[in-house]
Amino acid sequence: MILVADEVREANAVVALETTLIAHGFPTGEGVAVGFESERRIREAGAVPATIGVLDGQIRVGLSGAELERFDLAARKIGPRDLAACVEQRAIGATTVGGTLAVCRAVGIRVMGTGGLGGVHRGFPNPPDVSADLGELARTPALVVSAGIKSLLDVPATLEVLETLGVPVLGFRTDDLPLFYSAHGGPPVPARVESAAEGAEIAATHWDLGGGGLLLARPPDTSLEDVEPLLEEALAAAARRNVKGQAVTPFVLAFLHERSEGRTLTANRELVVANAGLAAEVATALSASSR
Ligand code: PSU
Ligand code: MN
Repeated sequence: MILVADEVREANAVVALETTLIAHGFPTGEGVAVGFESERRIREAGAVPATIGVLDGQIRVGLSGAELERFDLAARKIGPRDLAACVEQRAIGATTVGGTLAVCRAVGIRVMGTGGLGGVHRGFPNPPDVSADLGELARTPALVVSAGIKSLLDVPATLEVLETLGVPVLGFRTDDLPLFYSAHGGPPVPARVESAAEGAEIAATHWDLGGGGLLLARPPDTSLEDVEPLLEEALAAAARRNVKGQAVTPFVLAFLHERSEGRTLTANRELVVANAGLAAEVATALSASSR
């Protein structure tokens, strides 16, 4: 049911990548380019990429170029609860952070890179929408590198839930949580680290204590300071058009990409690739340490 690529099985340092951002986070073609660029960055840093998704009735861990390109077409968005149905129904399944982590847990991958973690949607409890990314991160012993929590969400509420779930949040050379498109401005992080090696040490200790997932938040190099008004417009447009549940994040990202004349697109692409690179450094540090 799970097919792990030979290269991934044999590697010491592996970084998992999701396919939802390839299929639903970028315009057609762009997502695939971001996927390839992320994989390249991971290899440059001395690790092996394991892009994860569902194809032909199997959960695939590590994709060929041609296989990765299949996620450009209409793929289901697959959270943890959707994996089994997607496998049995032989649909193409693009895994979210949560869906990808569920597979990491099954095969023992310890590091993942992504853009922004899902979380508590603004306006909770109307709608009562909390991303499955949070629950899955709590139960999976893996470190996720992201540019913080997607700022279309209620970021302070999401940080509170991560505390409740016992998920350490580490700021990479920052004291406050990055806000996805903006490098700074979020709530203070509970701990700051100065290097990938330090993040790896903390993760290993957390796992020795029986802990689950950790978030390592890396501020994006390109910081857009003026997206909040556009974000509010996007969320209002989503509400007007009755866009709900799983469809909200893709709708908002597409709205922003269009209305910012591509500025959010460029920023999003860069931060996903940079996070993959940092994730690879953490993975190599973990494999180098004897723990
Ligand atoms: N980060 C990005 N682009 C994305 C996502 C994250 O830069 O498209 C995706 C991830 O797959 C994340 C999902 O798991 O959005 C969260 O969706 P929801 O809020 O519906 O759980
Ligand atoms: Mn949701």
